[in-house]
Amino acid sequence: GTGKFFVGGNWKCNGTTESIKKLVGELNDGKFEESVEVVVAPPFLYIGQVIGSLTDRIAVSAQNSWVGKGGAFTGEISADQLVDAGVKWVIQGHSERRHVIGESNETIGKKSAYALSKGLGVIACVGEKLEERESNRTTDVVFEQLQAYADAISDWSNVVIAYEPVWAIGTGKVASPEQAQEVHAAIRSWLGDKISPDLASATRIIYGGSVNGANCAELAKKEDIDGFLVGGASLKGPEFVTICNAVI
Ligand code: G2H
Repeated sequence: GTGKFFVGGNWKCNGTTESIKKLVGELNDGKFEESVEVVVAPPFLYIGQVIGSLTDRIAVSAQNSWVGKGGAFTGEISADQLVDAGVKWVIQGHSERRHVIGESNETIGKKSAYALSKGLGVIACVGEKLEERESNRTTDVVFEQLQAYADAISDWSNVVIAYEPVWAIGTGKVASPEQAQEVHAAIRSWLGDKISPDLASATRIIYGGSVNGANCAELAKKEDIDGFLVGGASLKGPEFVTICNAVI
């Protein structure tokens, strides 16, 4: 993509007031290359703490948002509330929400469209499971997930696509740079065919799944890898800074 290299830290359901204070301190001390856009996604509960203490160099993302306007939806957080709190991005369609919580393609599309309509950027996740890859259905699954976003979204300018093969998430089993590049290129050509060639070249397609300080440089060299969505390694400040600076 022609946009800035984009690195998101997805903290998932981790952290305490104390550990987040330490992590924010490490990020505030980090020296980031100018050409990288950096975002962190704390658990909802700590978003206020993070926004109140984190450098403006790093934007804050949520990990999820409700499908529409707020109201009588116990336990949910609306995109309107995220915007009010100073949040700039939201992750949608993460595999843990798809496969552990059970969100459908359709719900994920609706959530993304509503968040975009409120001015949030969306980190739109896609990715195949191991058995899908092994039965040669990787692009079928990924394209179906992309189509569900496309059915709901009309303006893609605030969307970053995260390719996260489920078999590589939290497993320590990173996709090889070639495996990731192959799917990133397929996603880019899908965007060109289904949306527009301009959008295909502009959109950032980032990779997620066991990215760490040791493997980020090789992945970042690949033509269609425009950044990362980092889970486990984003909980360690200095390592996360290294990953952000893998931009070339
Ligand atoms: C994939 C990734 C972050 P991890 O879920 O979204 O997590 O880097 O721990 O595999």
